[in-house]
Amino acid sequence: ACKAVIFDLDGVITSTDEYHYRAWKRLADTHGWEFDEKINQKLRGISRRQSLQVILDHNQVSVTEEQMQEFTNQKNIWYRESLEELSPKDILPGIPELLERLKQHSVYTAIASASRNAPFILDRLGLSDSFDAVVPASEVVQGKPDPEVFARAADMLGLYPEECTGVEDASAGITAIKEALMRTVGVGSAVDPALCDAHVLDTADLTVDMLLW
Ligand code: G16
Ligand code: MG
Repeated sequence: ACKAVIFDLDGVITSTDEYHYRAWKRLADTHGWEFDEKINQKLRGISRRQSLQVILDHNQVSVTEEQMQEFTNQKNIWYRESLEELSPKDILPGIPELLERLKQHSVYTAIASASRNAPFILDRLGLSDSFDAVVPASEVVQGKPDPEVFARAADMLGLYPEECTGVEDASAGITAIKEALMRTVGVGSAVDPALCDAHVLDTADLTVDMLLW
């Protein structure tokens, strides 16, 4: 039986897509790089460094390691500024009720996010104490689609992957959950429903029944 549900953060618990987009756009504009909503879609669920690499590759620009650090730091400063606007009303529809119901069923919950800002975001949402484990993104060696972050979440809970369900909005994340050998639940139009054990278009449609088995 399912003992834990492991959630992705951005796109599942809250949505900071627009904030990421604005910060990357500002960086791109500063350097005269092309960047639009379409390229932004490719950044869903992947790490900060990988995201910058996608933008650089698109513009056929190469940078030094030092510049890589500088650009990702600058983007993060701008992103963090907009996170100040975040509050509990930015929790996605149905999520508070779902977490409450999972607790009633004595199911553990965890966060498996690529974001190094995850603890700060959870704090802004008032959800710091709502999960049994939050994987430290800075300790994850291989980002999604590698299963590492989901495997680490199960490990932190002291469970086998086969006892967990993963919930994701990004196709890289769905691959990660599948390769971690967990039940795979997809959210939104960016993931292929055919690759998921269950799929909903909106977080409001997530039910305990589709998460547990
Ligand atoms: C989130 C976003 C990604 C972002 C990544 C890293 O992942 O979906 O777009 O690049 O975090 O964020 P940061 O720059 O804060 O470390 P997830 O896994 O929560 O969907
Ligand atoms: Mg996500």
